Amino acid sequence: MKSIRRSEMGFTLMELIVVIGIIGVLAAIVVPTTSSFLPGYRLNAAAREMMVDLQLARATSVRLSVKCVATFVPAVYSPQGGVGSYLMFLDSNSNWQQDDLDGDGQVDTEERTVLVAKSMPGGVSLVSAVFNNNGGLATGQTDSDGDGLFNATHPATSTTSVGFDSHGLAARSAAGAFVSGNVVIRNNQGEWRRVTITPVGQVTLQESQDGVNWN
Ligand SMILES: [Ca+2]
Ligand SMILES: [Ca+2]
Ligand SMILES: [Ca+2]
Repeated sequence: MKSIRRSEMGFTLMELIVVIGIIGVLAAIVVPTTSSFLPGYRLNAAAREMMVDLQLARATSVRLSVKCVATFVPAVYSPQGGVGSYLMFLDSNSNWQQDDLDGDGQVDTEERTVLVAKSMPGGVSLVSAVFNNNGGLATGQTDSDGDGLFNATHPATSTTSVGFDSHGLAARSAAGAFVSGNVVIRNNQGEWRRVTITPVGQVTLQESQDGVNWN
């Protein structure tokens, strides 16, 4: 009688308890591993993506023989991340601004957005972008969504923008100096990455555990 009842139910209470216990143990192992792994993964992914985007901007400058600018909009660190962004556009008149030079109300083709505004992923913040002053205007408008119409007024970017010239070198300031510097991103586990653009247009990546010492 007992064995018949067991086969009808499929599991005995004891088997159920054992299975739930095993699930609990597995969850205790898997969950912390996943939650400590994800922020580092996202930080690395964001840093690599930024490097690829900057290298694409450099290649675009060479291919089209026109300056390409990357404008960064840093934000105050937030534990939940997703703050700070950057976008890229062509700068045919080399004034570090996205323009409507023919006054038809639309961003000119030779000033078009080549990378629509990209925000940091969850858990990652773009905390700073520091370049030597490019001499560009303090504020301006951008076509952050790339539809040809200005739609965003960005804050002062004369020290948060970098660019590349048609030779793939860092673009120069109004005063003729190569504009170089770096962008710093961090996650909510106290891990940092720094993407540096050198005067010759190289894009490099460094790591830090405290935002002070880099390697
Ligand atoms: Ca321009
Ligand atoms: Ca236009
Ligand atoms: Ca737009």
